[in-house]
Parts: sequence; structure tokens; C-alpha cells
Amino acid sequence: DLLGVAVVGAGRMGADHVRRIERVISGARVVAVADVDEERARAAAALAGGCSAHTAPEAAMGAPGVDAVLIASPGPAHEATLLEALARDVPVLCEKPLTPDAASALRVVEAEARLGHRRVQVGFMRRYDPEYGRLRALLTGGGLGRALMLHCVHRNAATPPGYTAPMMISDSVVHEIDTARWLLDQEIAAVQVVRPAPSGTAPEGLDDPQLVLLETAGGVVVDVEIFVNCGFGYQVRCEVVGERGTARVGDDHGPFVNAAGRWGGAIPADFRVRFEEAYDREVQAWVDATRRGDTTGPGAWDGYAAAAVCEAALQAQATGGRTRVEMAPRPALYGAEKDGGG
Ligand code: ISE
Repeated sequence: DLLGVAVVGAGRMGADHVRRIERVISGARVVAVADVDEERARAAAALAGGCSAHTAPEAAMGAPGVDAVLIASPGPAHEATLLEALARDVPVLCEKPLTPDAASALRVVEAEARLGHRRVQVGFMRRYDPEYGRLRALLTGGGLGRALMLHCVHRNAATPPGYTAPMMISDSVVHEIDTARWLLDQEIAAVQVVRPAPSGTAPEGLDDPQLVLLETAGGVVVDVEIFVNCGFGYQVRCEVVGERGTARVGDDHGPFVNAAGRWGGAIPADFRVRFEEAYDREVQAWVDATRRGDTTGPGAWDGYAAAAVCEAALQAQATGGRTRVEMAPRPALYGAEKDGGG
């Protein structure tokens, strides 16, 4: 029978996941929705038949028929819901970031390690993007030789009011941090942030764009251009430079059109459009694994590692210096450490 899901947080991502579970993927249904805004909870619950609406996450988790929890509330609210789900030993898919800082992420890791089995998948959806998957297969297959560098570009059309420079790291570059760890199978050891004179398109006080430089434990250098007011759309690119070749993803999303004396295509502004397939595959993989009694994909340790790198990056951003990443030892539950990472 179908996996009964409680969705906590009915904002942009939460409501989209309710739609996805109900209309796109198979094997699950949404049985409860929670949001601090009761109206929003009701509106999202209405997308699913016979689904209850709540304002408290615990009430949704405790609703009849709930087998698993999808957390899509704002990052600072994640820890309490994660710890509650782990106390109930319920499987979780938690949107990124796992939690806003390394100390709280480590508390989640420790709670899961105490259970002795994995229950948490983190919403680093790029790992489910077909293009990124092929890029990783190229790397692990050895066809490019040893990786030397990654050149990454992460651009948003514009920022909402209240968007701050630290959010460029914690909300956006956090994806490249996870992508780099996953593609290279290495921890990130140090971070620097460099900034050009800000673009006139950026809101007053926001130094946009910035260049984030990551160094892995194995000596790979990753540069990330983060430009969150580029004006023209949402664009995410990644090029691997290896000893024997290079490979790049993120350039071309068809259709390519020749018309009116021009060639080209469109760049949507919404990341849910660019990564639609990745989100669908991510949630389907979570449902399938959960129904088998398994937990797969990026986990609490990956969420913690990303939070630890973000913390170093925020310090580097504030000081202009090169900051080393401090990481707790990896619990045995998450497998062996690689390349001196951890
Ligand atoms: C947003 O929070 C996301 O998660 C998107 O994937 C990211 O690319 C975007 O820059 C963030 O604002």
C-alpha cells in the first residue's frame, strides 16, 4: 500500500512536493500537512484527497496513516522537526539545508547515530539530476583522469527582499558544496571568498556577485561564481577539468530555436523548472527506498558536512581570509572517511 507522508511546511517547496507526491510520482500519498500559517496548510492539504491540515509539525506527524515525513519548512525550523521524527524513528526527507549551522546539524547526526540506522535523506536534489549523474559517472569511470578543478556557475535572476550575503553561501552555494563532495568523493578542507566591485543590479548593501574557492582534502580546487541578481534567469553550470579531459553540464536545455534571424533557447527564472526532473527522481527514490525499509541518497552526514563548510565559508566571506573547515569525526554509521576528510 501507499506510503503515508506528512509534509511539514507548505511554502514554495512544500506545496510543490504535495503536488509532486499526489500527481507525479507513485507509491505515496500526502495524509497530513503542517504550516505555521493555517490558511497555507489548508490550501496545500486541499491538493490531496482526505488530507488533514495542522499548524504544528508534531500534530501532522501524529496524524493517522503517517509513515514518513517530508520537511520543507524554513531551515531554522528543521532541527526540532528532525529530532522529533528521529525520536519517533520515522523516515525523513528534509529539504536543504539540513539545519542552518554545523552545531545543530551535528546534533541531528548524533541523534541518528544513536538510533543505529539511517532515517534521514537530505534534499540535495542535484544528485538526482540526470546530467549531473552522467558527469559523476564520467569521473568515477576514469575517462577524464584525476579531477584537478571544478568551475561552477550559480546564477539567480533576482533576490527577494531581505536576502543577505550569508544567504548566497547557505542557500545557494550549499548546492555546489554538496555537488563537489559528491562528484569528487572528498571532503572540503578550506574556503576563501573573493568579490569584484558589486553589480549595479544588486540591492544596496549586497555584494553581488562573489567567487567562492573551495579546496578539497585531496587538493582539488573548486571555484563557484555566485551571482544572485544576474537579471536574465536561473543558470547552474559545472565543468570538471581532469588530467585527460574536461566535461561540462548545465549549458543546454532545449528546445533550441532558430527564428527571426536568431538562434538560441530560453532560460527560466525558477529553479523548480531547471531541476524539475531531479526533484521528481529525488522524491521517487525516497518513497521507493522508504517502502523497502531502506534509507539512501545524501544523508544527515552530508547535511552536516555541508553545514560545516558553509560555516567556514561565512567566516571567509566576513574576514576575507582563507578559512579551514573544522569537522567532527564521522560516525561509523556513515561509512569510512576518504582522502583524510572529516
Ligand atoms: C534556493 O534556495 C535553492 O535551493 C536553489 O536550488 C538555489 O539554486 C537558489 O540559488 C536558492 O536560492
